[in-house]
Amino acid sequence: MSSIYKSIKEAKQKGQKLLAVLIDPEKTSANDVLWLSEKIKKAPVTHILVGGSTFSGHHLDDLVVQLKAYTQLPVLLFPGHFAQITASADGILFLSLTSGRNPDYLIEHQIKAASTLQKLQLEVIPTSYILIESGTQTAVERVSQTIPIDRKNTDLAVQTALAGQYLGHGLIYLEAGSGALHPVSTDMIQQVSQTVSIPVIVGGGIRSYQGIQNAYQAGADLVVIGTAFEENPHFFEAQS
Ligand code: 1GP
Repeated sequence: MSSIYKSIKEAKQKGQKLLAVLIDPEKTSANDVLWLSEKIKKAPVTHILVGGSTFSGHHLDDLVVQLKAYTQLPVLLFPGHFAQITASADGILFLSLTSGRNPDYLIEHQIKAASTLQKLQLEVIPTSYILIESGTQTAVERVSQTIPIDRKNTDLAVQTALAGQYLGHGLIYLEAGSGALHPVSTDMIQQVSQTVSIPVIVGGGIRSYQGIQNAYQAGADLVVIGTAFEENPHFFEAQS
């Protein structure tokens, strides 16, 4: 078993909850990393995700190198596109958008990324990426041109997650989408996490300490915070 994934599994087994901050390279320059890292280091953040639905710039490598240097935290790529790969990260969430029926996001981007990944030392973590409707059209929905799962259709979310586990995925990511109006419901998190045995990531629209705790209590193993930290760099201080 690989190292970052192994540590996520071990944390799950011990009931230790994990917290990731999502850095969108489209909104963050390498110059921001020093002060952002100071904020991140004071927070109970365990992982950094880097990626975005629409990013196509050239500073991904620089950003990741500096985030790793300043925070010493594991940096995982969270790509919106097959070209969002850099050797300097520790690993990559190798996403398949299994809630959707667009072959580009189910397998095409993955095929295009495969030979690049073969040459690199990145830890590749196969991940079922499950988009849940959240009250507004999010960038993932717009860019992937897929229909999210209805937020009340817990059965479909559970079946999709289970199929991902049977396909051999190592993680389930329940995603309401960045800036979601409503996060994934605690009922859905609970049903999914009680059904699958692999770790469950939950993100999208979580904007408070209570929101993080609600997700953990429902069974999330790792919570992702993006917009709340982007909009308020003091977010984590305000929560402690
Ligand atoms: C988006 O799950 C992440 O992919 C985080 O969402 O920006 O709403 O925190 P937010």
